[in-house]
Amino acid sequence: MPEEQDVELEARLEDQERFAPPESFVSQANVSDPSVYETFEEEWPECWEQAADLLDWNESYDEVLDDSNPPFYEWFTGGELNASANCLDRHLDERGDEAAIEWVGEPTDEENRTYTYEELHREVNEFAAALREMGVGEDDIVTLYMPMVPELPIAMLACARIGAPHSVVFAGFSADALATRMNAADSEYLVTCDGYYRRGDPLEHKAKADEGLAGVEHEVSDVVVVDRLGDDYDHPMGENHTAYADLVEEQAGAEVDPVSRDAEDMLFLMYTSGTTGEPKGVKHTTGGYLSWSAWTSRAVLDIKPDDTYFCSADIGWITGHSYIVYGPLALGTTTMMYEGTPDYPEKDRLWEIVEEYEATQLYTAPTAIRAFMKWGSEYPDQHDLSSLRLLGTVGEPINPKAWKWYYKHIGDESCPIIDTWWQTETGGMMVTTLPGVKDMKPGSAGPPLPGVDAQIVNAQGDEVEPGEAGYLTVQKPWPGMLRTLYNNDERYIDEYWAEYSDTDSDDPDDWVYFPEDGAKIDEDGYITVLGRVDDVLNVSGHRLGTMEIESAIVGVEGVAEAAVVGGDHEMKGEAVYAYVITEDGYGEDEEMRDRIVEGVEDAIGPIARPEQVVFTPELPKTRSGKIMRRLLEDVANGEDLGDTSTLRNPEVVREIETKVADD
Ligand code: 6R9
Repeated sequence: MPEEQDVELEARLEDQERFAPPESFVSQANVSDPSVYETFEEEWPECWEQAADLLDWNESYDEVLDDSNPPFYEWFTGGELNASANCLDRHLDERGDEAAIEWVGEPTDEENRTYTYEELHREVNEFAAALREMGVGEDDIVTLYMPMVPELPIAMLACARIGAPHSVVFAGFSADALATRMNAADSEYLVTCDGYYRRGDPLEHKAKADEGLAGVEHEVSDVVVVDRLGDDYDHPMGENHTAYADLVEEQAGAEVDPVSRDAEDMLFLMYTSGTTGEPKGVKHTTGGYLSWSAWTSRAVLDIKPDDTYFCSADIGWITGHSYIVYGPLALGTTTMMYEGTPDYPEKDRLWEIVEEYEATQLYTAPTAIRAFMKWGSEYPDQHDLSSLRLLGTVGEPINPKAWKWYYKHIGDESCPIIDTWWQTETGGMMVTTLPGVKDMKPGSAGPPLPGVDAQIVNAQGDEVEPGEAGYLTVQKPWPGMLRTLYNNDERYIDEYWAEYSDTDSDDPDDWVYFPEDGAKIDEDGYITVLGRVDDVLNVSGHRLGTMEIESAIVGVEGVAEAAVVGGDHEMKGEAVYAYVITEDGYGEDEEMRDRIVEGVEDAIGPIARPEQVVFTPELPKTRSGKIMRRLLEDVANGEDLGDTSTLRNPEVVREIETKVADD
């Protein structure tokens, strides 16, 4: 375990306390029987029938788990279902007039939109009919490059209805990132948006989509454009571009039978960052993923149909997929969507929304909580937040100080907090307390969920002693797991399994999933996640590959070499630090720095913007020529460098140190 993680760990655990869930919560919780842990262990994998039972199946499955070909596990084999029917049709009789989505736009003078289940069902049907008419067939991948507008979940569910997997690209990603993802998925259809509002201004999105389209190597047959900005932006339309509103109007009243999908048929692809520069296309399936998101929504988020549940994530990330769209709608509840930022027009916007809608759960990220804490408790204090019953966090480790602030100032010490560890690849939550059963320990995510076999191991794969830092692994498959990386089974094995598995074996016991996070476990089985151990940064809860950023920087004219590392950042958790060597004849000046920042924004998006660009004549390298990233991280964090004797060029580190300190 890298030593800096140990130091950080000590700081986080110094004052670890336990908090029991409030009795008022426990007495009404969906899951409150502690025996669930034991029964799930005893009845594994059949325990997961409980998750499948939350769904309606057209054809019941033959087998819960087929593990005959690890790590290509299959769940609920032979079963058939449709995700959109599970999220919509089956709720119509009882909940047709209840709100499915409460959408809040950023401008405060605009009317918010409510979609009842009936209305959402109607619009999903109409758009599904339009997609069909366009020629979208089963298994054709539809790319959705959209901000937080209601048409995004509508499009997702419309795709699911006709069996076309969606691939959502976060609207904050750049044109290049869109092109890369459409190329990788061979996607011929794009649904996008003219723009959206950010901090009071219209932000044009369509031009960026067009630029991305120009980089798509195959023919794109159709582009659908949602008009969000109206007169605020006269967006360009291309030859094969159609307005979303025209399409649904044409299909007014249309009904599309939900296609019966095999449990193992792909529901969606989601591209995420990994160790190499090329994003990974994580494949999720219909039966396993939907069961997992529904079961965890019920057991961990404690969602009930009458709730108004608020997750402040963006649907462009996995959290929004599982816990704004699929999980909550599968359970027939009301899910909220907020278009804007939490500090517009004032820093109490989120609390205003919670109060107005009487939100019952709030699920957000540590980076947001740290910002709320910095802004001060006077903002939440202006509002009645007593409707809240449960609070959650996801995306990165939460420090006990932020945890306690959240507990006190948002939850009034009467809401349990769930600190949920999971990944794009896991489909849903894996390690967190069951809020109606377990005590909470600030800074520690908690025990693995029932039926999840997480272990902390050393480099050899042996379980470490409680208290010792090691690597987080998952020793048994679970229904929500990714099935492979799109079109790349080999990389799937390399990235997630090769480290701790006997890859020649067909015995599932020899296969271990490695999420590439460091962690430690306490005597009581609580897991504290320490962060990534690969070259992936976690900036404000967003996963960014250092390789992706480095290749963007090297692509800038005049740059010879670059190394990117994460430095500690009070708000973002981690921030991007770029160390750059320029080519002869190019200045190490503001102009160069601006071009580098621009290069990163163009290749990935503003979220990857370097916090600091440090010009250096050389990068610290080992004798075998490997860049010593650990040293660069220490420099970024202003930490003591320790032993530099293994370096080929130790003098360069001192030079870089001086530059960082001067900046
Ligand atoms: C859901 C999501 C996954 C990575 C993961 C880990 C970090 C997520 C965490 C956490 C500590 C938590 N992470 N939740 N670390 N405590 N509660 O964030 O997916 O974007 O794929 O990121 O985020 O490092 O490996 P994704």
